[in-house]
Amino acid sequence: MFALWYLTFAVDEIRKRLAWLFGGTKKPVAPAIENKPAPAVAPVPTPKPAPPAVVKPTPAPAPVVTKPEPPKKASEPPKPAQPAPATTPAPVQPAAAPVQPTPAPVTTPVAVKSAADKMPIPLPKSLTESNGNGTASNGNGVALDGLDQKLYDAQPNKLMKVDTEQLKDASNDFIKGEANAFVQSIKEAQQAGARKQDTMVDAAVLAKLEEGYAKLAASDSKSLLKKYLTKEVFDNLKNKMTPTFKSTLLDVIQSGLENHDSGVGIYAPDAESYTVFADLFDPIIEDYHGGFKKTDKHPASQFGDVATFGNVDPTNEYVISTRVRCGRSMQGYPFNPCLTEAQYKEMEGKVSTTLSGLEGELKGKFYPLTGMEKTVQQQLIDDHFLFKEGDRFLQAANACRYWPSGRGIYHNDNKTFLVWCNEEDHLRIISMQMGGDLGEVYRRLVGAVNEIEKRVPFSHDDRLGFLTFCPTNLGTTIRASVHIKVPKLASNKAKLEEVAAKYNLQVRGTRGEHTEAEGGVYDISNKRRMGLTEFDAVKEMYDGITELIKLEKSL
Ligand code: ADP
Ligand code: CIR
Repeated sequence: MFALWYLTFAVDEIRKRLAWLFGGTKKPVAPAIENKPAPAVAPVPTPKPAPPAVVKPTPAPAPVVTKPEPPKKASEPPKPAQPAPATTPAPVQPAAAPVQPTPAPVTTPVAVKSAADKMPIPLPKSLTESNGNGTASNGNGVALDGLDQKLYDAQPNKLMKVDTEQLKDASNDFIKGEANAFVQSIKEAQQAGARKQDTMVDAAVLAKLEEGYAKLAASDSKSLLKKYLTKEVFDNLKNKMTPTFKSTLLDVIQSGLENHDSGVGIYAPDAESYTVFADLFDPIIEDYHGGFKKTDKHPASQFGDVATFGNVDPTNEYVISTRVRCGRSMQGYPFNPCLTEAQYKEMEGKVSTTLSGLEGELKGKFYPLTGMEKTVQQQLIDDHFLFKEGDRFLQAANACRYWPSGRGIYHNDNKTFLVWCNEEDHLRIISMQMGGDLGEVYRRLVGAVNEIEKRVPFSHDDRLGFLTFCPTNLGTTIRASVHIKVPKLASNKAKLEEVAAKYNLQVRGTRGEHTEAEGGVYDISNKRRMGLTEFDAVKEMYDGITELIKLEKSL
């Protein structure tokens, strides 16, 4: 009987010690599951030193479920581009204070309530599933009642032989075991909590995602989105959100869901999306950029010797004009869908002021889209100098909000050097001219980029290169193109595309992407921009066009 008494005592002791361990509550005092404050900057590192803070894309302090400003969520209908009022001529922005080197975004840490506070911490099974009725236990969580109890009672000698020291050790081991189990349960709860923090996507967003995914899956879309958004990837990503701007999978894919004729179909609403939604971005990037793997690193910027390239069409028979552009994002600002109207205006002011300091052949004027006469705007578009308006792919991606606020174009007098402000990317830096003198066009572009980079810090990532809204533009962001007439080759469009693809070239229509050729004029450019240097991206176009012209001549 002593043994039975001791057993009861030991179990009681265990209970007390466990009760002490739990501190009278069902959840541990520590460590609680902390939802870390939103990082001060997007986790994508930039190699440039963080300059003094000026611009803050500061999300309002918010609980987990509250979205930070600016409201740009996928659940909101995209705001259609507003036509610019056809009134006053485009005024030139007054020069204001010189643009400060930008700003790694200094964000106020988001005060997020721990999800763990709302979560019951699961208790060890031995406490919840056995011995709940206050009877004695065998130490393995098996209650000693009924037949078991009788069997023990019938074998007093056996029980009397139990060494009390051993029993104490056993109880200590048991306590240790339970404590370990409890610690383990805390760890599991923390992991569950961490997972739960990912699952705060609105029900409305989830419903749209499910509906859009089903339609895309049933469609004959040729987009890279459809190719790589498998059910597994979809299910894995649909509850995720970027930490700072709370962008969801819907923000990433809605353009491709709405436009089944997309070639690609996704955009990064913010830089963090490239990491959070990497399961989708990585294979699309690899496919588009000719094998840039998720383990690859984009090489350091290298414009090379600008004197290398000559005229791609010295006899002036095929090439109508040549253009090289690159895209840049200003440090401290997110991409289009996350920008506020105030930020658009602020950026426009900075761009205009910065560019007003350019000299020589780069000297020009900034023309805001706001207030630009419709006829002037249309003429600039028709002459291939200005971006078009109402691009449905960008609109669906929520990239045209507050249009035309903050949008504009800078150009020199003869329109051989231009900068687009806040169309698809914060900046598009462009050099173009009639004819095929790629060397001259590239030399001007490189000079301009170097000048602008002295004044404005741009977002760059060690792995992805220069950061852009569309994954097709990452890396060098270089698109070197010619407007070219190759009537024999183009008599069979499929054949033209096949030959172009052989040289890593992309064929577009006369007015750019998603347009048709007019008068037999095609826009042919390097397709990939990642995993090679700027120089090599341009060389790819130079070599490829040289081959296409040879082929055209031979037909
Ligand atoms: P992006 O170059 O920014 O990727 P688009 O394909 O929309 O964008 O082209 C933008 C504009 O540039 C369009 O008006 C297009 O006609 C023009 N463009 C592209 N390449 C050339 C070129 N070699 N010569 C003249 N205009 C060009
Ligand atoms: C699309 O998916 O067709 C559009 N979102 C544009 C993608 C960019 N296209 C490209 O080939 N560079």
